[in-house]
Amino acid sequence: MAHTEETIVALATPNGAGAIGVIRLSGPDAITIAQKVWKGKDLTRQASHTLHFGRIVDGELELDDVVASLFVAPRSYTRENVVEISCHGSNYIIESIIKLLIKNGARAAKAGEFTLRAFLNGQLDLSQAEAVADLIASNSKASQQVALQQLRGGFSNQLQQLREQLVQFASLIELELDFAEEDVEFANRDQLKRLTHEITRVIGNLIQSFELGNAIKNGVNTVIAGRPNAGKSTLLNALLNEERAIVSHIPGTTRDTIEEVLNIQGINFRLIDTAGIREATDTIEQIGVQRTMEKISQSALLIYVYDAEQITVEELNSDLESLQKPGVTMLVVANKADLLSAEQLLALPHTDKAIIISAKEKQHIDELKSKIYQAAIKEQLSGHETLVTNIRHLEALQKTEEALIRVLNGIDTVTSDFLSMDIKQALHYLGEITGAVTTDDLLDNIFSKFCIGK
Ligand SMILES: Nc1nc2c(ncn2[C@@H]2O[C@H](COP(=O)(O)OP(=O)(O)OP(=O)(O)O)[C@@H](O)[C@H]2O)c(=O)[nH]1
Ligand SMILES: [Mg+2]
Repeated sequence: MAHTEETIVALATPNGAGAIGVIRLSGPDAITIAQKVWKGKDLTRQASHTLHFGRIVDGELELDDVVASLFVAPRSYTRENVVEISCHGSNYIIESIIKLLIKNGARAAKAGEFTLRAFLNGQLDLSQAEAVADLIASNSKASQQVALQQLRGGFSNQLQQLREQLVQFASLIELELDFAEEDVEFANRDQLKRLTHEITRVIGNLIQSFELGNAIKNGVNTVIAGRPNAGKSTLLNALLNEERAIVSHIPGTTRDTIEEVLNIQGINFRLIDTAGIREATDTIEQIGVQRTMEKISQSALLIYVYDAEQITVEELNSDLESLQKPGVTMLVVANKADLLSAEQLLALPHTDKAIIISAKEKQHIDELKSKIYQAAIKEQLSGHETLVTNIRHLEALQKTEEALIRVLNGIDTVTSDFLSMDIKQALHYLGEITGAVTTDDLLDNIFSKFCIGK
């Protein structure tokens, strides 16, 4: 799939006019190709990690004054020769320079091809290469931190070590197959059991961390629901500090769902304001209520809002009971506190998941925000040093776990050849995460999602 004898070129900065554009060349001929279009010091004779001011020329035609950064193999991102040309950020100049470099022997890079080469040349393992894409796409402090941790090695180091130990056992058991007649045991079954338990535990933790990792990477779906007129849309507006949703005293104002992103302490929460839940008065409202119920079941967090002045204890209890869904954390928000007396306020339910606010008067909104963060993130964080954020990793981890459970079930009962098969499967899926096992399809799938120039 990779033709590392070829030198590739692409714009590394975004398309469009900017102060500068950076064109990246990588491959064995990167420096000699750059030299062919270069007026200035001889680039082929300069040290790695140096900057050079010069001119890009097409024969007699001068294209631009630029700075070339030189990285001599293997001390570069791709471990190949790399030249980065910083030119003026005009589309015309950038296109002309790239065309010129292609005319002189480079080829246009495909999406993710620089990072693919970094992987193929052993600079990064596969999960680290994927972290590069996540880092580029990160849009909050938390998602950036998780991607950075993965880029630094994160859990793939840990998995790699466990995998190596398992490889040892696999080869010992293979050896047993060669001596099948003699009925010998080279692989200590108790040790194998301990190791398999340990790997299963680590993998189980990683699998569990996905829910939170995914929330940090992609945002937490958070539904605001309750009876009509409870003040849900007013609350959405208060949280966003913006008049986003229509508010009125007429019950049934919100009919379709409204989604907006709110960042709390570096995490993106996708707030979803919904139609008030009641026996609908017409078809459109009925669809709206249905949609509310669907959104609740797809969410991680439910902010249940009620009108503290109007609702009866029976109504409140019946709402709480009917809206509680497995896997959905519920915060109970008593609204319109500004209309209540001190006595009435005291009578409201007080728990750590209950909070009293006035959406209209913007009272206790910050307190609600920190409860939202706490319920969705903080309470889940403990015990997970590393988080899985990638669905491909999750699937490979789940398949590894299944294979390991087969190993555990079989250790005392099945013959070496079956045991060996199950261990090999576990090794295979573990290897898919770090890239010890890859196929062209897998690599294509991963790197085609990158941007060109990365
Ligand atoms: N006094 C007081 N009024 C509020 C408060 N929050 C909302 N209201 C009023 O309650 C009425 C309903 O508010 P909305 O935000 O439209 O209620 P909703 O839950 O979105 O209602 P639907 O969309 O119809 O389901 C409006 O007249 C708001 O001004 C509050 O904290 N205090
Ligand atoms: Mg509304």
